[in-house]
Amino acid sequence: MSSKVEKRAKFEHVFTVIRDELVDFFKSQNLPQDATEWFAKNLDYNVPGGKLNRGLSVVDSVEILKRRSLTDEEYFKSAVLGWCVELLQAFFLVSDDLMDSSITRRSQPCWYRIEEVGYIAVNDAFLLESAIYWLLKKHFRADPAYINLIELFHETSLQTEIGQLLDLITAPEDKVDLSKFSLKRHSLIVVYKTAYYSFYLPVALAMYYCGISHNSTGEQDLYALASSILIPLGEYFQVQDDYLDFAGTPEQIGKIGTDIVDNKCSWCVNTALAVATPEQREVLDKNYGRKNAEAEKNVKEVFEAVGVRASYEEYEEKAYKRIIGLIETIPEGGSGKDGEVKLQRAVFKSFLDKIYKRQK
Ligand code: GPP
Ligand code: MG
Ligand code: MG
Ligand code: MG
Repeated sequence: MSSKVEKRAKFEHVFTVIRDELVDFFKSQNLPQDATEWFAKNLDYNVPGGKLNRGLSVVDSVEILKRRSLTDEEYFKSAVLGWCVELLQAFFLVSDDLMDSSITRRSQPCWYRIEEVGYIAVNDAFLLESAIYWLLKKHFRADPAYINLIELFHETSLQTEIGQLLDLITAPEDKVDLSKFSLKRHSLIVVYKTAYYSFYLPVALAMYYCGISHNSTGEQDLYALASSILIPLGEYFQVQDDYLDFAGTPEQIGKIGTDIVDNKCSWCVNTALAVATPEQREVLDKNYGRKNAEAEKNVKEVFEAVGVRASYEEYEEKAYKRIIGLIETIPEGGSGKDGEVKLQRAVFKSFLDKIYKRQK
């Protein structure tokens, strides 16, 4: 098994291939040079610089499901699917940063904050999304999984957009009302806005690519089984994201946290609200969601005083054990029909290991 660094480098190499294919398409349309250069910069700036957990998980899952090392063609096609997930993520992040008025992302200014970009970022986000379907057509049109792959991207996008809607309307800019928040509302938001596209999507893509079919015979559907583990995993991941928004440094997480100022229904504020004294509650009511640094500092002081850090450590241990328990519901030899590709525990364990105790 190659090292993590080698794995990443091999995967990153495939980006240079699909990036050139997309840019060559612009050239083939005889588009003016400034448009082609803009698109290339959009791709280079927004797609490859992240942790790549989602994209790499497609490749890792295909390897685990097939129980052997991949041929060059299988590796390449799995990596293209992985980069399609990263393109979807780039499409969401470019848009999300505009909606959240964020400052930095992956240790560089958010794309919309580049002087000449501004609202053109909206169209650049659409182009990142369209690139997914262009690549799927180019590389999978003749593959039996083609329609399943397309439908999955469409359905996952819809779920994520529903999640973003829930996130935004629970955090109105001009009307702070903390009584609207709850951990139940939080869970609904994060399952839709994060868990489907970040966790279910990469594994389900690998499953479709490996030819795993849906079960209509009354036996357990393997996609439903995968989802029953991946959605809780995604919820745990977004709790980490919310916690790091408060507790992580910009150097560490590559972005400046905006949840407090943006009035977000985050895990931290819900955790604080559950145990705050009447005095602490008053500080939260008067300072949460306000656009000034002093108010943000006051909120952070309450988070420290009520012990959000310790609560998070406790949450993380419990979440980890719970998810391990869910993974262990899969039989040791894998779940699925004999003679067909089976769902392996390692698919989920490998994803969990990528995020457990993450600091960025
Ligand atoms: C994470 O929220 C969720 C997304 C990035 C999905 C956005 C969906 C769209 C349809 C645009 P977040 O705002 O907490 O992420 P971050 O902390 O990275 O800004
Ligand atoms: Mg955001
Ligand atoms: Mg957001
Ligand atoms: Mg966040």
